[in-house]
Amino acid sequence: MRTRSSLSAALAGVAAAAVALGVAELVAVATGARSAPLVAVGGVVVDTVPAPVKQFAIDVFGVHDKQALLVGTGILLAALAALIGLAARRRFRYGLAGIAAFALIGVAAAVTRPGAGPAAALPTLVGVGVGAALLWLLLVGPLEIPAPPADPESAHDVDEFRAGRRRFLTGAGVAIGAAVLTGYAGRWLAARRSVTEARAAIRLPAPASPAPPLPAGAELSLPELSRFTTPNFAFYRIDTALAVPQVDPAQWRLRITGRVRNPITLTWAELLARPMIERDVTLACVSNEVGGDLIGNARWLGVRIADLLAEAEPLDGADQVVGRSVDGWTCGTPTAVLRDGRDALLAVGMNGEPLPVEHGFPVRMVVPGLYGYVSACKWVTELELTSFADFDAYWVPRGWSAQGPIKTESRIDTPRKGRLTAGTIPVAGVAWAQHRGIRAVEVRVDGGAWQRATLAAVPSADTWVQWRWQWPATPGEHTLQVRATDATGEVQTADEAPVAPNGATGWHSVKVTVH
Ligand SMILES: Nc1nc2c(c(=O)[nH]1)N[C@H]1C(S)=C(S)[C@@H](COP(=O)(O)O)O[C@H]1N2
Ligand SMILES: [Mo]
Repeated sequence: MRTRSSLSAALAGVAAAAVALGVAELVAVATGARSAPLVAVGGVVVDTVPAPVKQFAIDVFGVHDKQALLVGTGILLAALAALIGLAARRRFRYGLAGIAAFALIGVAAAVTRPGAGPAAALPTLVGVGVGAALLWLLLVGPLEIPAPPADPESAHDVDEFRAGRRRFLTGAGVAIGAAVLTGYAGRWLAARRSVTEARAAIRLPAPASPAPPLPAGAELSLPELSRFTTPNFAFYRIDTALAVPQVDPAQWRLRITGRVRNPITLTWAELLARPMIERDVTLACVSNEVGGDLIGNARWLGVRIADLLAEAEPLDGADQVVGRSVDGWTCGTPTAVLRDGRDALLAVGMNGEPLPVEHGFPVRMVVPGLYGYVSACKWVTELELTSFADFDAYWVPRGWSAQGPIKTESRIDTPRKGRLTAGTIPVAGVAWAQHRGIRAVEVRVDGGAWQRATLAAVPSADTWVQWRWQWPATPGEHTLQVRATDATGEVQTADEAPVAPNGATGWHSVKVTVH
């Protein structure tokens, strides 16, 4: 009987926690998804984990690192909730103390998230209140786990015990079911309040300076080769946001602040009224391993950042432009890079559509030639002119370089593996050195002589380039390697560097077996 009642107490704890989280999700419909305790605490974890742990999460879970964090936190919470149930079974106030500790953590996380007000405490407080009440109902109140029958021989005592147990289990089951429903209802309501509709209603202006049409032969059209233009649904996503920020264009403002002669504030309508340019630019993540897929190429539509800066008139010494997102994330871009004539954009369109919400809707930065973490601020609402000496952007105190120019790299897309038949096999992939451009790509087999690959055409130096080489393959095990030379004549280094602090280097190698 003792184990059974311990199990019941653990179950009561889990039910109470589930109800607390479900109710909190519902309240967070009003106060914002990022004030829900799971998302808020997860956000603090994301912001505080050391760089190697973050890289580990990206390596293991890839672009699903966030779901992994939420699931892991859920499991941990369930275990702690079971312990709270057990403690509460001994003395209810022990349970209350455990719940209070949870409430404290949830509230502290929620109210300290960037941009959060005191209302961010509400989801946790209301959720924990309801959860504590349920715990009382299940452990002390009318649904209490019954004591074992006083006289096990008495049919009446046994029946009463069974009825009590049924009451308890039904109560706990209904509570968990209700918690799940409440949680989903919260998510559903939040989705209805999302910016999806606002996004669907947007008509993007035609660019004053359209992208040049893709040159003939930009697309080599090999089955396993990355397409020149990455479709939006397939574009990699990397950010620290556990709940995708929902920014209503009607409320959106861009403020250009800090060390400028003329601070500027722009509304969405004012931004759209400005002349737009459209360009193909390849975006790459500094966390991309050699041979990795955290890179994509899109056609961006937007306003030139250089034009806005010219109007704001940066003051002397303002060598850094800090892009700041609604969720508090920041990146630091050299002012000189933004003004050196390259097509650095405040982008509103991606491949002919408004930005997808997870790619920064309504407005993000795109800067050719720099890794995303120092340049590609999504959901951007502020450009602050400052200096590198005065401000460290988000990833800098976490061990990444303040400067993040993209390194010359190349990747073999095909063949990767599978059964290959001796004969002529197309070897193909992509190479990139954004804003410098790629002059040559070479391939070698088993450490032999480098062979020149054929390069596809590109619209500019700001995109990756597809390459291909015809391999006269003989049976056996072979290692294929690729290296690129950028347009300045610099050959991609063989030195292997990890992604931290400023981007991986080395040659991509692929081992294949030919039959
Ligand atoms: N607000 C915000 N913007 C951000 C980030 C972020 O965490 N938050 N991550 C940056 C990084 S590291 C990269 S590589 C690019 C990725 O952009 P994508 O998700 O559209 O591919 O966004 C950048 N912009
Ligand atoms: Mo990144």
